[in-house]
Amino acid sequence: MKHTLPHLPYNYAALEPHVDARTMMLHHGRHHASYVANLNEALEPFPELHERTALWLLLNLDRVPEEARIAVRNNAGGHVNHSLFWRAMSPATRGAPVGPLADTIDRDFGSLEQFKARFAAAGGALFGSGWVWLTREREGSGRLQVCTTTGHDNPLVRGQFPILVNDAWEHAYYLRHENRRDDYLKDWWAVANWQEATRRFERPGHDSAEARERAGLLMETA
Ligand code: MN3
Repeated sequence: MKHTLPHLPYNYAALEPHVDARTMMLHHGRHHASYVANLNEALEPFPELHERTALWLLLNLDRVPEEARIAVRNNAGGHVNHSLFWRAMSPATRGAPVGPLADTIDRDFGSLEQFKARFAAAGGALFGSGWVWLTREREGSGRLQVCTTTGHDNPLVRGQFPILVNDAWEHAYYLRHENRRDDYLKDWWAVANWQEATRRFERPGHDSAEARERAGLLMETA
């Protein structure tokens, strides 16, 4: 099994003017494509890993031979995170969550506006390249949290299920927003896909502890 670049669920210009077409083209067609190509290349010498999903590899890095581990971590992470990210945006977003997700955001952050401020502040404070996430605790109360990861790490590795994600690498915004990451993070709400976030939030079985199941769950949406 070769890993493949997923199709975008919309065209490159669909998120204009908030995310420009050229950024989308380079981001999907070059950056994400290179993570997929580099992942396939890193796995080439290890046939025992060829049937594994990218998420399984991330969750089981200790079973990846040491000489390939860093390349697999970076490129499987890049592949998984971008696959989630394309679906975290939509040209037809309704602008705000409704139902149980909206109620839980109010419960855990005070209000939608407070959540958005927390999310943007976390993304803005990230030093270097990384991601900002809305996650749900897999155990216990299912509390929502804002967190960041550096490089292409994914919070699922530490038991946090991703609900919504934004890419805070410079390649996600530099052509349109130059160095103004805070402006990009603010603009991004115009395309945040609350329908997808709701779907992920309401999905049954999100708190299963079994890694293979997690792999199936995440990559099905990827
Ligand atoms: Mn990116």
